[in-house]
Amino acid sequence: MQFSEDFIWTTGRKMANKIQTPEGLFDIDGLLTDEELEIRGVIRKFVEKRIKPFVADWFESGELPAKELAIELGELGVLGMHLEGYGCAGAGAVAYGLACMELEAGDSGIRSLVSVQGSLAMKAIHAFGSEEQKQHWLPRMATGEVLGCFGLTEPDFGSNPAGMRTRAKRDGDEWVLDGTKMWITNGNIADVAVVWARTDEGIRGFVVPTETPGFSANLVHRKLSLRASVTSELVLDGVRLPAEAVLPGVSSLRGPLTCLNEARFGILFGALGAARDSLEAAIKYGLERVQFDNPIAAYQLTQKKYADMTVEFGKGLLLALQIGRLKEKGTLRPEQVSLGKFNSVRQALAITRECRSILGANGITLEYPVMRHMANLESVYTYEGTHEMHTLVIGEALTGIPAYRI
Ligand code: TGC
Ligand code: FAD
Repeated sequence: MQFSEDFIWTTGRKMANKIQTPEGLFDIDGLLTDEELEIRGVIRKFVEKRIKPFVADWFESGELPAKELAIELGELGVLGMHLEGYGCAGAGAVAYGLACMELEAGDSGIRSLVSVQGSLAMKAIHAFGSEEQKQHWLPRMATGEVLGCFGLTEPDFGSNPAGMRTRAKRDGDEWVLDGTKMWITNGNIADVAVVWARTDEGIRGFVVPTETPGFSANLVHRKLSLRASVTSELVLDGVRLPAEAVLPGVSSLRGPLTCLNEARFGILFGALGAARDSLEAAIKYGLERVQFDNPIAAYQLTQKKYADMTVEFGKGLLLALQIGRLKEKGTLRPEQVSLGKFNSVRQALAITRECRSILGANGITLEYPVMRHMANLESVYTYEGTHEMHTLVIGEALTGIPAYRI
């Protein structure tokens, strides 16, 4: 949204013609390279054209044309864009973060689709797969022709994946998988599932084509959040896989947690996209909505809300950029990713709630993006490590004491 034209109040008074956007106020663009600005611009345009006009309907119906979108996102080059080789663009960390931010300005569900594909399923194969697995899966996942999902969480083990019950047993040259995974994004539409299971050698990852006998997926219904996203239960009932289905590069929780670092990095930028979109909608609404003969944006209480939210948004984005530059230098530590996810999602949720108040009754509808973002961010607060888990990661970094277990 551009706030550049003169704007006449209904009372006849004229407003200043130099209205700045929240990002503009922080001169964020000055911190970005030409390439990053270009990538951001291309994705912003895609989201304006291909996501924003339709996403309220997808959210309301709980149906996402995910397969179609995956091909378009593949053409855009965002699926696994931060990975090197195998048809991936090898973009920098900040460029990837900005892409997530633009996608989540559309809807967290779209960013989720991209996160799960690129940062979880593709990342697992890229980081821990054999050369054959990489050649076989990654190029088609980068184009969106093959969709992936990532099964770590179980019905009884969410925050504590170390307790997982899903089990893989060797049977001659084969593996047999049994167990249940829960809350799996893209589960029903995936062609391939990366499934983490307990083995005699530790926790290992398996690349499971979803047409394998014994594999099934059940949609999670009646969600009030992430409605423009497919969420599923995965059932593995004697799924028999060849020896080469196991990811050879890791046999501990370090495998899935390494992938989670990537996806959490995307979220710490992404959540700020939902916040920015809400903030822009609330400023636009405040300038147009007249009560007591003036636009509500003219009242000091409303301006305080705008100021408080913009400052938190900008601080969050500066922190995200610092984390992105550390990632590009290769020095980023997991606790710094937790710091970013902790801050961005908490602030984004607070911002969307405050923006909703500015929209009054209109704010509770899907005519505006704000409450949809707010509802989505409740999931974002919980997935990829709950807010409390990231609090404890930060606490451990500061005290040396892990407080996850009593
Ligand atoms: P701990 O004993 O500390 O560590 C086990 C092994 O993992 C290594 N490690 C890490 N490696 C990479 N990155 C990290 N962030 C790591 N944290 C730990 C560690 O060095 C060790 O390696 P090794 O080689 O010695 O075995 O593990 P713990 O069981 O005490 O874990 C603690 C805790 C709470 C931090 C961890 O369990 C955790 O992060 N829990 C949250 C679970 C979670 O985030 N689940 C997300 C599921 S996926 C999802 O939500 C997708 S949503 C997708 C979407 O739609 O966008
Ligand atoms: P629990 O772990 O049961 O936590 C419940 C509450 O207890 C939380 O507030 C938590 O912070 C708190 N708590 C737990 N332990 C402690 C402690 N030690 N100290 C203090 N508080 C604690 N998972 C996947 O593997 N793949 C996916 O693709 C995926 N997609 C998802 C999509 C959606 C829309 C959602 C909602 C979830 C998705 N998840 C996915 C699952 C997600 O990662 C888990 O929901 C999350 O890790 C939390 O697990 P839980 O829901 O079982 O909550």
